[in-house]
Amino acid sequence: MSEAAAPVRTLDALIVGAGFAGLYQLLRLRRAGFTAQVIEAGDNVGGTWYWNRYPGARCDIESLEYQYGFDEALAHEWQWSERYATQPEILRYINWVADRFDLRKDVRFETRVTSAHFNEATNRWLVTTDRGDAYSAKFCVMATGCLSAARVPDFKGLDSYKGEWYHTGEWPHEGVDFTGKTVGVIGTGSSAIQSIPLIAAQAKHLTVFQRTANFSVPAHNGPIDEEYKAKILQDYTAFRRAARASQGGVVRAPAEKSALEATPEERQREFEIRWEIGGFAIGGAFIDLAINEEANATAAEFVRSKIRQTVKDPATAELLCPRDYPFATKRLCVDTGYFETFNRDNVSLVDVKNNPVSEITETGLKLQDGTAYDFDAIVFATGFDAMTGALSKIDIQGRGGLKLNEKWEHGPRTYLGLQAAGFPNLFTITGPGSPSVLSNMIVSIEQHVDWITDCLEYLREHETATIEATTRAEDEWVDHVNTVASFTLYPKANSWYLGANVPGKPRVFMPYIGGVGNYAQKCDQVAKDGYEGFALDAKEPVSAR
Ligand code: FAD
Ligand code: N01
Repeated sequence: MSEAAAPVRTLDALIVGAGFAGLYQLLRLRRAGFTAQVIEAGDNVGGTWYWNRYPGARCDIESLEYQYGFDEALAHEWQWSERYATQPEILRYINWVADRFDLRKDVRFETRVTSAHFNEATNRWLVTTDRGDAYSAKFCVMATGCLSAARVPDFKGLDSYKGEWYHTGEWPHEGVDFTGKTVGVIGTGSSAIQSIPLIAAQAKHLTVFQRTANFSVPAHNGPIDEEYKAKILQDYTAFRRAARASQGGVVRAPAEKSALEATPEERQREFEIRWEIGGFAIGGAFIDLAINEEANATAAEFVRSKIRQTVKDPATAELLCPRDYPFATKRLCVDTGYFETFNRDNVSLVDVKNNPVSEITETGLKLQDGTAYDFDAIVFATGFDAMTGALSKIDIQGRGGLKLNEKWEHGPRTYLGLQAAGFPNLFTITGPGSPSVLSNMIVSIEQHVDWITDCLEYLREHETATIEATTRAEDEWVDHVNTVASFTLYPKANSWYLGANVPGKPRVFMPYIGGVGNYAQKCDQVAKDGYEGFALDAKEPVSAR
């Protein structure tokens, strides 16, 4: 539909995405008296938890922390049943929040934003959708998600495949019954590691195709610890304040000692304690695991020893042992019975590192050396075009028709992960250059939404037409993000943090690893200093009032 033909609706703010980020942004803007509309591709709220319905999907940040913190009453009223909530439970929660604040009435579902163009004459964004809607918005907030662009690798022959196939990130709502079926799973990231034990329990035979072995630690999931819950609910707001001041958006006592200062016995004891606690606890065992290779190697070897103890067949165990990159420099996986699954008679593991999947056939798939496999169903647990994927699918044009995709051709560039120079009044929630995927994302989402809302109120109060990151501030921030990443071992892994999972994607470390607390302080200081590093255009043009 041409821009002229579309019935243009005028708004203060257009928000793209109805996950945790978009919904909270809607609520904050509504409460602040702005007119706002959310556009969502799915037919309901939930984002990640709407799309990722594969068996075993659940959070790996504990439920009591992986929930909204902006309203203490929510934490008191909602009852999580498990330490790590399942996808259906998280989806119920976000629906409950949407009902409670009557959010759906301002969400247009089953609609995809296709373009967002900045008009310099009016200082407004013209946003269009695949349904032919058009919106003129002063502000545009991209709550499009960091892990929302599911990616099936470009395998030859997928169209010819006669069986069923699924991507974990776009799982059928009605579920899939693998009973009696031969199934192939491609990938061994978090989604695969969560789903493989459940698929194996149903399938006649499951073959797992592994390119890179992953570090995974036990969740030790179970019912909510009521005593712990009661303790943090005594002052949940303070608990969340502490999360926002922390490194990763979760409240943990920081490590105090170097792994290299500890004796081998002390190290072993500490790792064992944290292995028993489960989840990400092990990552915080010592202060230098993320920055010193020798220290890191002690944790890596500890996990490998656990894999060897668990997996009975020594050859399979060795294949499951990660060796190509430092411990936890790809997203650490948290599992329930993953390694144990390879002790089942109906499960086999195939190494595709040097003998990759070369094509999908009518009946299954083929490896480069010609080995063929037949499957009733194939599961692509192959991940996402992370952090930039959802944005890149929208034709975003800023000043002078500058295309975001062209600007980011060599990797994303932002100031604080909130804005890109050349794109006034356009914000990204948990965008590249912010802690986002390296944190408890709900904490980071709330911090961004609060900052953006405060900023919009400030602009309204000061009758300011536009806010735009300066190129200088952006350059300095990008340098800082890269410098901090280079002090760590993270760039040594071929991870999606670096875009390494998407052939041709520039290799740039996208999230900010300096810590949620430090980062939030920087954002607050920028605001206090009159939005330092942003150019504020003083007065509304008459045409835009
Ligand atoms: P999303 O939930 O991804 O929502 C974005 C929404 O935008 C989607 O609904 C999408 O349909 C919509 N959208 C995108 N583009 C368009 C468009 N052009 N037009 C219209 N709509 C559009 N994080 C943690 O901190 N802890 C966890 O335990 C955790 N577990 C995870 C488990 C899985 C399986 C996955 C995939 C991610 C997990 N994450 C976790 C990360 C998770 O993505 C975030 O925690 C959080 O849910 C992101 O919320 P969001 O609103 O920013 O984005
Ligand atoms: O995706 P991934 P994911 N041939 O990119 C493999 C969050 N999350 O959906 O490592 C063969 O991690 C690829 O191999 P390699 C979390 O942040 C959280 O699992 O690139 N294999 C890898 O093994 C997570 O990090 C949870 O060599 C191919 C796998 O596919 C993020 O979402 C649960 C291939 C993809 O792993 C993404 O996780 C789920 C090919 N051509 C997700 N292409 C929790 O537990 C790719 N692979 C909370």
